[in-house]
Amino acid sequence: MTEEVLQGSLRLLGTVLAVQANFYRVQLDVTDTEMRRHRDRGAINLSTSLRLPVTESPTPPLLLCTRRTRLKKIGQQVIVGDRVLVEEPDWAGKRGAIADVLPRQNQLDRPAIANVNQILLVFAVADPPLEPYQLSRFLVKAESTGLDVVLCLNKSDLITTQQQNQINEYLISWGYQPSFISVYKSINIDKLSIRLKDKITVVAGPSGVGKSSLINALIPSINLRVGEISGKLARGRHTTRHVELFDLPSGGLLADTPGFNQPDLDCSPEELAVYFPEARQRLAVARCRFSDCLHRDEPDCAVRGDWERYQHYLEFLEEAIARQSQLNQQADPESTIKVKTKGKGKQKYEPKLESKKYRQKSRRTQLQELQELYRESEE
Ligand SMILES: Nc1nc2c(ncn2[C@@H]2O[C@H](COP(=O)(O)OP(=O)(O)OP(=O)(O)O)[C@@H](O)[C@H]2O)c(=O)[nH]1
Ligand SMILES: [Mg+2]
Ligand SMILES: [Zn+2]
Repeated sequence: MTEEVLQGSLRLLGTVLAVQANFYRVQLDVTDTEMRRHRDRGAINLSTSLRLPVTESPTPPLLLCTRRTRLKKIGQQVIVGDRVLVEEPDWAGKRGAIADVLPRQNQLDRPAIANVNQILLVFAVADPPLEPYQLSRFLVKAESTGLDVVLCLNKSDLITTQQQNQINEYLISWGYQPSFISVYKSINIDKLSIRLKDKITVVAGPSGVGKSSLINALIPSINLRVGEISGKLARGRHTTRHVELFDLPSGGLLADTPGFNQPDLDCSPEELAVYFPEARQRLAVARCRFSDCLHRDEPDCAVRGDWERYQHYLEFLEEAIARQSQLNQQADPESTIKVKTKGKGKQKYEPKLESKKYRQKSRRTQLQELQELYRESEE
């Protein structure tokens, strides 16, 4: 059978690993071996499921693809993580054309990645020191995506078993079960790779905790930059500008993200509580008197209490309210929200605490689902 015959009839499914200018690096689901087998039969079995690429050795073929004009016309973007239909594969030139994008299961915005299964949140137990407030912020941010959160604490080589047990107990009270790892001493790296198998995982966490080191340990062939500041200083370099999915040797894909120390929380005041496992647990067994309770000083509140992170909740809530007021003000210039100027030129928004103000629904379907779940549990 000739290549032309093949090229005319083939439509293949793959995953976008990277976007480079107007080209998309697509990893096909089929392996070279499968391909040859199917080629001999004259067809490739096209599966339209959203399953991850089949990972047999040798590795699946990579094609550099363009986006069909039709997709450009309808404004269909293609982002990393997208499941795409590839037409006209040119095996020799390793080229192809993306003809369609399958519906996304979800989408993260910064960085833009589709169909993510979980977030691997990496912190260090020391160097930089583990700061509860910062960790809490990252956890809430990660929870607000609606994805599973895997919490890893790196550099466990720097503390004693006793210290480790203390941290562990502390975080269990927050509703998390951290994995203590050490890239240096190869502690629990194998266990972690089992949790990453056949999934799309995004690695997040502050600068300097060992995210790139960890990815290098999991995928020895990629050799990411380690020990460099990948934040502002390195803007424009590979590490910050590009989002890329890397192939895990035992199956699955992993994306590194540049470390940043204070993620913005962008959820609404009403949904904030469900991003705390402790609050979720409380709401599962009792309910607040008011369905729009913000769990501050409302009577008969099921969430307010003496749990460790309640203070964090209150702080994040203030932020969420301030942001919401700002958004409402932008949308409604006639708004009665006063803008007070506080020393050093900082603007402080004084929100009117009407629940209507917070009704603005999140655009992300996942969040809506979460909110609905939350409301259902209240009703
Ligand atoms: N003690 C110890 N140090 C580690 C370990 N893993 C990484 N490091 C060191 O921690 C420093 C930061 O590592 P990176 O992998 O660059 O950290 P990162 O999270 O990617 O940082 P950014 O790219 O800035 O976000 C480097 O000096 C590493 O050698 C570990 O398990 N134990
Ligand atoms: Mg890094
Ligand atoms: Zn309440």
